[in-house]
Amino acid sequence: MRRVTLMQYLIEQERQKDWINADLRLLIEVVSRACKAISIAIGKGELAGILGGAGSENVQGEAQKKLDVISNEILLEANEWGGHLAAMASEEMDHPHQIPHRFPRGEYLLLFDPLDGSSNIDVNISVGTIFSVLRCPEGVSEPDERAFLQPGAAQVCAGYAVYGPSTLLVLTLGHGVACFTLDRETGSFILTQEGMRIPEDTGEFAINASNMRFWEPPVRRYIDELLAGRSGARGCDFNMRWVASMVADVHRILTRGGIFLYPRDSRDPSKAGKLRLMYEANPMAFIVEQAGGAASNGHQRILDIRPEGLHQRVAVILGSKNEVERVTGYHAA
Ligand code: AHM
Ligand code: MG
Repeated sequence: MRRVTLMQYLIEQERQKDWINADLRLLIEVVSRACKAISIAIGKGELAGILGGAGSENVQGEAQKKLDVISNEILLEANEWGGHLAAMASEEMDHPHQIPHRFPRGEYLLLFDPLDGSSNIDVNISVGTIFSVLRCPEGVSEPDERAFLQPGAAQVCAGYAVYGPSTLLVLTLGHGVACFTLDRETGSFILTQEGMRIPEDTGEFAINASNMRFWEPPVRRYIDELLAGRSGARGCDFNMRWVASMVADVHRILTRGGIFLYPRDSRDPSKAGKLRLMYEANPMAFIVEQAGGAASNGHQRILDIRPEGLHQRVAVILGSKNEVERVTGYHAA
């Protein structure tokens, strides 16, 4: 069987299909190398003394893990000198990171959640990296936060790495979704799946049910019906999974279908949800739609939301199309 590396795959996309240019290809290669470095650090775990808290907080007031900080540094350092980026933004930084003046600037903006699911690091459960690529608006030479505030539909590329039993990189350039597996011996990401498709129907759901008492009525109604199983309105039994790493939950859905919900709840009325729009919901929504699924905040397609802040939060309901449509239908009722 012909082994296609990520680099070969990208060069073919550039040559045959014109879907990317050399700068975007470089960007994806650099991000994939950074993900490989993060994967190696995670693999060392306690041996490298990288587990546990960093003793600091990020802009959202969340305690940072050492690996949150390390992963953020790896992505910044890898990406700042190549000349493909105009600026970067991260879950772990209050403001966009400007490209130092000694380096050339490119036309793209890169956003990332360097280590998603960080509550799972210390217990050896899958974590990941999520990233989104936008074009820097014309005429903007020093991109500030406003340059990043583009709807998810404007993304030119999105992807995630999942650091699990295997390290995987899942990527969309807006023409379907491909999955690459890291060959730890050669250090290359090898194409292992193209044209990933999420089944339209599913019997599996993912939600943190400990928040049930805070949910809004449409989500409560939906989950109550799933829990009632065969004896309820749906007339069949459903299975539940919750990894608490969005990358792992979304990857399962991309592989075998399912619906993932992190809805708005009443714990803190000032927050529209837990997950962040720009570097969690948007890239995942882009990937899920490219695989034939759907992604909504209950009222609106996630990719159509006009962002108001770099770190804004959003309710997320994504996965198998028919189930997502049912939940959005309950919001409209
Ligand atoms: P993080 O980016 O700080 O790790 O937070 C996001 C994570 C998601 O990966 C996951 O779906 C969710 O938080 C889990 O939250 P909870 O612990 O409330 O179930
Ligand atoms: Mg996250």
